[in-house]
Amino acid sequence: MNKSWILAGTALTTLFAAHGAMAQSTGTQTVEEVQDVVVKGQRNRNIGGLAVDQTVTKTRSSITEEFIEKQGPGSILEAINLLPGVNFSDQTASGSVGGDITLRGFDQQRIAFLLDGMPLNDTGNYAYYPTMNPDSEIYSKVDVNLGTTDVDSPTASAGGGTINYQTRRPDKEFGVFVKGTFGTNEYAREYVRVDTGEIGPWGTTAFVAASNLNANKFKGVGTEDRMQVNGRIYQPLGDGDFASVAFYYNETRNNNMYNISRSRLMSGFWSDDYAATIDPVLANATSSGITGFYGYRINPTDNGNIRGQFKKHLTENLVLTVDPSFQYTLADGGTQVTTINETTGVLSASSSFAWGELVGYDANKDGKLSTYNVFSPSVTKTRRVTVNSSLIWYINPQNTLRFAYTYDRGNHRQTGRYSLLEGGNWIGDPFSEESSLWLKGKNGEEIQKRNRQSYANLNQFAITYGGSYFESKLKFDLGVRVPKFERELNNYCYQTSSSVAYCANVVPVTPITTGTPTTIQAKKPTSWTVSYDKVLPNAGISYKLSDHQTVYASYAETISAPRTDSLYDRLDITIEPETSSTTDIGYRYSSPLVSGSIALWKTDFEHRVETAWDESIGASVATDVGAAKMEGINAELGFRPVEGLDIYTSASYTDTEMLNDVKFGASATQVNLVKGKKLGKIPSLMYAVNVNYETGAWDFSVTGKYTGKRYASLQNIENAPGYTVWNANVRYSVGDFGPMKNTYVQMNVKNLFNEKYMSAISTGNVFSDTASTSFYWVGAPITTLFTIGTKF
Ligand SMILES: [Ca+2]
Repeated sequence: MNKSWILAGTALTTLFAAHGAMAQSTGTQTVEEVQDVVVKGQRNRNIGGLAVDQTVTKTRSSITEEFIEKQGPGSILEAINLLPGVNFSDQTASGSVGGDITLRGFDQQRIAFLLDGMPLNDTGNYAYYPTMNPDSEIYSKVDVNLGTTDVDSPTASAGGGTINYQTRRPDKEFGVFVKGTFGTNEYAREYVRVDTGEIGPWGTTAFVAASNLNANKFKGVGTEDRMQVNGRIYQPLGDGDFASVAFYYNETRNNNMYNISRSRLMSGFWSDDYAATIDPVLANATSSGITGFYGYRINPTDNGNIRGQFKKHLTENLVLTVDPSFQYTLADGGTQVTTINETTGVLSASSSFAWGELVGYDANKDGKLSTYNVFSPSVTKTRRVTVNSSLIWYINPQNTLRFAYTYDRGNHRQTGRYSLLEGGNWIGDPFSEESSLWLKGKNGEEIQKRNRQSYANLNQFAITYGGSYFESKLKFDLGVRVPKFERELNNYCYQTSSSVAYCANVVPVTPITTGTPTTIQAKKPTSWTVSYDKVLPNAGISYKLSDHQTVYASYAETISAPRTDSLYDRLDITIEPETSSTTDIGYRYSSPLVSGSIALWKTDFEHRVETAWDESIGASVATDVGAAKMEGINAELGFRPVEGLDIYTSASYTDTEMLNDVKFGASATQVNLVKGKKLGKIPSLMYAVNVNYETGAWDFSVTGKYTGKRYASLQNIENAPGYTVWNANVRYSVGDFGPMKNTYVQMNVKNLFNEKYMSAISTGNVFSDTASTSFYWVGAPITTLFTIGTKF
């Protein structure tokens, strides 16, 4: 067998291995590249980094570095917000504080985020934190699989699609790239990247990149600070085989942005934010409202990872890929400062539970029994090991078989250790790890509001068969994945609701007296294990009608196991995992100057879990609220009418519908009438456009995105109105100065027309607009950033 045949065979067979929905793993990425090189002579053909040509038998949209690098510094999610089905709203213009994303009808916790195939969603509650994103400069490509989780996705969490980031390869030439950005709100960011070029006897390449960002919030008092280091070592092993190790470390220190009620916004209070000074009334300073002190509203993270990728031909027709990774995350969020009364031993104003360890005890040693504020963070520390591996057998040019195995174990430590404030006022250590500050009881006991140890274990097998017939015009793949997911749960505290616990050494008298209802039976400290598994089929087929036209259809089923916070309730919660099945039918047109696609899709979503009031137990608990139906249309089109001019546009229509009412008590009137209502946070309509024009040394681009109305709750009355945000970029290439090459200056203007809009929604009560107030983040006003970049 000669090499060109192998390449051609690999190209053809891996087309369906690839469209077997395995894009995030090493094997598929590399063979997709081989296929593109051989068949098309070009990698990821696209129009200005958008409208990327796709070969998979399912709905996917991508962006490449050509588009990413023209965006101003900010969240990578802002760049993919142009793609159909994607709805991202950032809390600030810098992308380093936080934001919210939905994909089709799914919210953030139901989308799988992957970095080089490594899962990024939290193992406990599936949350994804945009502040922890690697810097935008390190990506070569971002793929958005709109409807389906990939067949070998190392996740038991996603009901919806996947967003997969790919890290760039190091350059083959030595180079130092330096970039500085400054602008509105004292924004300042420095970025430097060193590529080693090919070194050593085997053509090894590597890069290291570091960035530092400081800015002020656009409203209120407070700052955004972030530093980050990224790198990758890449070793080619011949025949497209390679070994690679990438790493990432990030520290973020932010003051939270205040979100505002709709009524307050309608009265014109768009600048509401936390208080600049500490209110002498203790409860005011710790409030979540505008009297709350901004210094008590923080969201710090330290996180990092090491991720390996390995691909090796075992024989000419057998390829092994192994992607091992380790992740570390330390984060603190939630309500972080509360009040202690040393006389009564009560912590927090809303509780009447007396801690035996604290009653009548001078905990801060100031010589008197007093009332003061203490730091009470909810800290989560996660250590996670994942191995995603595949064995790909190219049986012949028509048939490929792939076996995939995924191991994922997350060690999820949730604590809530109280600390004294430094000088009585300031948060000393944002993770409450500084032992000299710990609040201790009479006998030296640590005082904690939460103390849990969880392990999330995933063992998953997947198998995919790919076929390619009629000169590769007809391609199909049939796959099945079998995740077995287990949660080992250890609660060391007395649990009184899903969110409140007493980690008291002095055993509390049960029933515990709390707020409403006045007495309940707390759940004693306990350990238990729950497990979930399901056989999930995944299938796709495509047919090439002509050189430029392809039709395809896909079907996939998913499961999302219950979240830890739902399970750590006072009551024994037994809930079914969420499941969904999604069908897509699509059409693609692809030529060098015009590329587009349109997809019709439908998702049946069952056992949707929401936190809901249950009258019979007098508490809000994780509740199966039944089925929802979602369907819609996604379309994108890129074209190049004349050389230098690239136009991209996308449109999305999403319809969601709850299929049943939800009872909350035994009586006929105790029912939430939500049947037929739309899901919250999901816009029905979105449109986006990007126009880029390059002429000589100049590069101009304008981007617009319309996001339709989104409801706050299933009551479907209160809403965040639709809005349109325009961004503009201008770049001028100065050229070379002595050792400085490719020097450029760039101006990015975000929110060009200063649109005032309600962005992400924090829903108060999922069933009702009036039972609890919903809050809205406010979009960042016009922001101008200047960048100078050069290469040595
Ligand atoms: Ca005292």
